[in-house]
Parts: sequence; structure tokens; C-alpha cells
Amino acid sequence: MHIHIKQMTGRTMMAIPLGPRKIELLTYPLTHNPIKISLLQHYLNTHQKDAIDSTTAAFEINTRVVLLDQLEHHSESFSAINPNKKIPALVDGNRVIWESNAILHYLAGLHHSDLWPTDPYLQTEVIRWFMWESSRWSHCIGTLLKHRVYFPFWGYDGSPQEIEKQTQRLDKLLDLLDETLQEKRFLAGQVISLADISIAAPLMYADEIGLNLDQHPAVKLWLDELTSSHWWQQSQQALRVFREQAQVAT
Ligand SMILES: N[C@@H](CCC(=O)N[C@@H](CS)C(=O)NCC(=O)O)C(=O)O
Repeated sequence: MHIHIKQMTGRTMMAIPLGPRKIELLTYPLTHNPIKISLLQHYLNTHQKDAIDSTTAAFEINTRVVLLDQLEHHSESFSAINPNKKIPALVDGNRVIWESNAILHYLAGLHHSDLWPTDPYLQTEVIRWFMWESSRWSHCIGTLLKHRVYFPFWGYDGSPQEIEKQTQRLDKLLDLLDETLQEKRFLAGQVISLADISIAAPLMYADEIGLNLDQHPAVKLWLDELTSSHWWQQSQQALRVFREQAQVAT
């Protein structure tokens, strides 16, 4: 937030920074859990700019990249923030939040976002998908991405056995998502919620891993709707830029 001092002419002479509360996001943009947060930030920027400006201009989120490839997440300073030694993590004054779905919830709350429904039943639906995401989905698709995308990006070979195993598991999980999405447009009802952001995030790599959704048409429809949105494409572009810059730096 800035105060602009204007002369009688109306010309802005100087700006005094009042120092908004600084929130720090510790992240590494390549991987799927940070991608959730990036998607949310781009969604909020596109959909709720007015709401942010009028209600929550009192904070700003600064991003600090924690280099996973250089094991920076094992450093003493990062372990003091997240003893699990995993990214993303968020520091808001003396509040420290880790677990990407918890961060989604916190940031959506700060922005009064409609991505967190008001109906208690729909809230429960989102929580249920968060739990499914953490216990089943993320482990499977995250391991697949590790071996298909992240390791090769860092110059290591992925394990073909692991790729095969997780590809088979993924098919079963996609069956479940497809059944749900045959009944409703989004995971927690007829409007988009944090559940969609959380579960769709790793699918930013769908083309790159050659994911075939012919047997899962409802998932395909849902994903097409998400990926064709402006905020998704902006987040994807940010990922592209990060990858290009990281490659130039090596
Ligand atoms: N359940 C955690 C998982 C976090 C996680 O596994 N993050 C990965 C990047 S996507 C990580 O930090 N990996 C580093 C490691 O496991 O050494 C969350 O949702 O935040």
C-alpha cells in the first residue's frame, strides 16, 4: 500500500511506502505442490482483483525459491520453517503454514475467495478431496512426475519400473475422478473450488507425460475447461519461464 502525495496540479510527486504485512512463500515452481499455489495466485489475480484491492491490500506475498535440486530444503534454516523438509511453506509473521492444501485454504481465506465454498456440505467435500489428494492422488501422480519430469530435468534417469507401476495406479484413480465428474461439472459441485486446483495441478504436465484421457472423457472435459482459462495459462507460462531460466543457469 502506498500513499501518493499530489500537488495542486494533481501530479503525483512521491510515494511513501507504508509497508504492507509481508507474507513469504517458500517454493520451488517446478513441482506439483507448488504449482497448486501458483494456480491459486493466478486465479485470484484474474478473478478477484477488486476484492483483493478493497479488502486485503494490507499484505503482499513475496516468493523465495528453495532449490530442491541443491537440497536447500534440507538446510537448517528451511528445516526450522518446515521440519518435514518439504516445500511449499508459507510464513506470515509468526504463523508458519506447511502442507500445500492448508496453504491453499489460508490464502483463499485471506482473499475471501469463492474457491472456498460457504455451504458446510461443500466445504466438507473440498476437505474430503484434499484428503484423497494427499493420501492417494499426490503420491501416485507425484511419483510418476518425479520419474518422468523432475529427475530428467535435473539430469537423472527416472525408473521405468516406477513409471509403469504408477501409470497403472493412475488409471484406477482417474476412473474414480471420471465417475465423479460425470455427475458434476467440478469436483465439489457445479462451481470451481480449491479441490479442483489441488487435484488438477499435477495435470499441468498431462501433455508432457503423454496422458491419454480417451477412457476418461469427463476428466478430459473438466481439464480442458481448466486449462483453457486465462489464469491456468498464465500459471503455465510462469512455469515455462522458470524452467527456461533454470536451464540457462545450469
Ligand atoms: N503433503 C505435502 C507434500 C510436499 C512435498 O512432497 N513437496 C515436494 C515437492 S512437490 C518436496 O518438497 N520434495 C522434496 C523431498 O521430498 O525431498 C504438501 O502437500 O505440501
